[in-house]
Amino acid sequence: MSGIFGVLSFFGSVVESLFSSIGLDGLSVNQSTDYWDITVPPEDISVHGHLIDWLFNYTTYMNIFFFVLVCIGLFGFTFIYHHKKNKTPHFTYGNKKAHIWTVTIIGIAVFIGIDATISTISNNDLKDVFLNWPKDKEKPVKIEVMAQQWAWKFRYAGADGVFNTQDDVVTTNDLRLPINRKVLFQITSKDVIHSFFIPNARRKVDAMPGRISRLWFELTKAGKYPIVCAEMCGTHHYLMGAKLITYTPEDYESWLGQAQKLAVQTNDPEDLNLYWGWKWE
Ligand SMILES: [Cu+2]
Repeated sequence: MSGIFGVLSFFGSVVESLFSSIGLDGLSVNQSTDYWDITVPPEDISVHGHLIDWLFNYTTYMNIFFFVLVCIGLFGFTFIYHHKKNKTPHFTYGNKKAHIWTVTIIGIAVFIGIDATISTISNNDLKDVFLNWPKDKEKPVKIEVMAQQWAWKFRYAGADGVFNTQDDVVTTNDLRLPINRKVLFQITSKDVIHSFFIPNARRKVDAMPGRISRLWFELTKAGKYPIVCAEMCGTHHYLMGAKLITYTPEDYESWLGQAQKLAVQTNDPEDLNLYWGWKWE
């Protein structure tokens, strides 16, 4: 390895050692030290992640296409009208019919092909999917999330189904979820603005003090995945990671049953730290 590849490989190993220092190594899909592997997106394990991927890819490829087109025009005309081949200068003001038509058609093509298309499709995705909140009759898993410098706390209502009571299951940097079932989060922050980001689910939302954000998704694959903070939130922002473990519905129920039992045995009702949650809104 030498030159630019050596430099890139160095940054790749720095990124990897950061991940291993926060215990996220082995959770990441890309475990190789090869720099180019980190350009591959993490495995999508959600029902609707492909909508985000489509938007991302379409925007990227369209940008590349028009960038190349503009470069061809720029360098092509520079070559064609080089002064050595065109001794007498020819002045044009771009006000001929052909010029105006060309500019108008390219402008409309960009507007309809990119701006209008991604606005319409992403707006429909928001309306039909991302802001189409699970109904109670669909029995979504409900989780409260508290972000703080520099950890994630998760709260499951205990057997009573009511949040912020003494039988709640409370975990730190450890989120367990079932697959094939909708999951609904209410998220806030204790101190500064953080961002709750699950790359494998392609979902992210800000966690803001004094305000509750919502997020829902449905996962499809059991395994271990990283959760990270995606908002620069202080000196240890890079350490603010948690792990997500996804189970089949049966495994999830047995884990939750055990966790609820353990919570009843170990939660100290006198400990005010237990009650950082809120009534589900
Ligand atoms: Cu943070």
